[in-house]
Amino acid sequence: MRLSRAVLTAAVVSLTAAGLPASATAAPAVPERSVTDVVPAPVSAKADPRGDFRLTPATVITAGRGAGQVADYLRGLLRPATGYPLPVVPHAAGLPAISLELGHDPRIGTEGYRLKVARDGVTLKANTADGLFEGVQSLRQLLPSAIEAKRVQHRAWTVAGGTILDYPRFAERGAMLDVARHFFRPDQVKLYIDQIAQYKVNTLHLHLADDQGWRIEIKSWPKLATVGGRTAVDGDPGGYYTQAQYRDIVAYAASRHITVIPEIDMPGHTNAAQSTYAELNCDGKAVPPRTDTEVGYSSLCISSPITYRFVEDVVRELAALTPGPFLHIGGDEAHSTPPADYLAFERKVQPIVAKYGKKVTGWHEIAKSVPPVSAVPQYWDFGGSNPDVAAAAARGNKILMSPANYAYLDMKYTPQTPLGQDWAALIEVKDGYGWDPAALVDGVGESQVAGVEAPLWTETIRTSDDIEYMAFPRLPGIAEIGWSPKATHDWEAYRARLAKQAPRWVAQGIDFYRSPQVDWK
Ligand code: TNX
Repeated sequence: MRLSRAVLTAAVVSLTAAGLPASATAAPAVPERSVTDVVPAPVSAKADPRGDFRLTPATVITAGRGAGQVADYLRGLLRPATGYPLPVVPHAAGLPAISLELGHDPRIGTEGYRLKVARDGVTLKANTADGLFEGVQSLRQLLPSAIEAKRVQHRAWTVAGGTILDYPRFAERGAMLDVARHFFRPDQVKLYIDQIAQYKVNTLHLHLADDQGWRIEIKSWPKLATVGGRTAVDGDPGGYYTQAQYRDIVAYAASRHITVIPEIDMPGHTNAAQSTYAELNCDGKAVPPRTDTEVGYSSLCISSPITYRFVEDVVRELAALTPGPFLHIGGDEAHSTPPADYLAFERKVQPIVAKYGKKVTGWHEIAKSVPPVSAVPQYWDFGGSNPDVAAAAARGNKILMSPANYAYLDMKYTPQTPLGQDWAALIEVKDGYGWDPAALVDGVGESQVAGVEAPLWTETIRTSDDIEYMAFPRLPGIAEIGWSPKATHDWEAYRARLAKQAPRWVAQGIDFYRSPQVDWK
């Protein structure tokens, strides 16, 4: 139970009156929430306890030009629990207001924002709608956690007073969901999108095809989805997204200012395609479908022209479904593709991605193929030395950091964790928070890091509850590593801020892991 400020103050007064030295008891009362509690930690935050702003049925949301979408989103966040009308209007006309405005502030870049909460109103300013959206995620954390309830709560709604100036350390803060090992319906993907957006994650990487299943409709190779999509790990039900469903997911993510990166893993991790279309095999014979969790046994037929017709058809259709700049072409663990073949494959496939107007991203093994400098290798190893990745960074490629021993959300927390794997590490909350993307790989420093990504492989993950249990509370830590200045990095301070997030997760129905490393209260 948390004591209110008034109760704490009264306690200090009475103890002092009883003759105890004030210094022994007068530690400043800890407010329930403050601008200094926000996760990810802002660049700078100054609390003003006299600046608390009270939401009332009269409060309006004002939206300047270009701010309407974020204003509507904010209204949608605040209405269920408050029950207040909170109309979005062009001018406050004397009413108490939360004001969203676009401007030109060189300090905050494209995703930063400035937030001021004062007694007479809240002002949120940014250079872009993305920045306003990230500012709204901070604003939301300044309200009581009951704001996350889905039904009206009869109570006071006070926004903690103060100012925040904030912008990200790295451009990309990502999450990856493997929908191939187990399939997740569009509504489950949307739920995860909403959960990750609140920690300023701006990229969702969808792993759409692997040995155990193909999950996206490709009209020129229709059986990929209808046949290759039937299977999943352990014989669990499969599934796939029609192109219309997939576009809807992408649009939903965009409404949460998240860009989707679709992945088709190749030349390995391709059993679902090769069991569906015989011509994708060198001997022209379809392989049997597989639902076990081995890796590294499949390979497309590198010498066959049909392989590249297939790749081009898939890339063309996927590019047309993708407003974002990147297509992910996998490239990991191609243990059944001889090294020379791997390079030959990459040299043919990467230009196909460019032909359809997209940039390449892929697992860090693609660094060996000397990809164009616009390509982003995604580092998944343990850190230390990797000459191919260092050489790519030296050539100008940015590197995305998702070290398996820190950022893999499918790793168990402890040996007792009922879900997940442990081949890379056991990752308790403190471990997942305990690394620096710019000090992980020799030769890859601050300016060569594109950002961070927290992948969730789903061999053992079947439900949204499973996703939540593995992602929370580690995903907010990875998001903070990607967003917050290095100077704010501090485990003790972080675990205290993280503890205060838990009532929000409870109100949102997030089934999180109550790590003993955090005092959840
Ligand atoms: C390795 S690391 C994989 C995935 C598995 C994962 C399980 C990497 C790029 N690939 O195929 O799902 O381990 O932890």
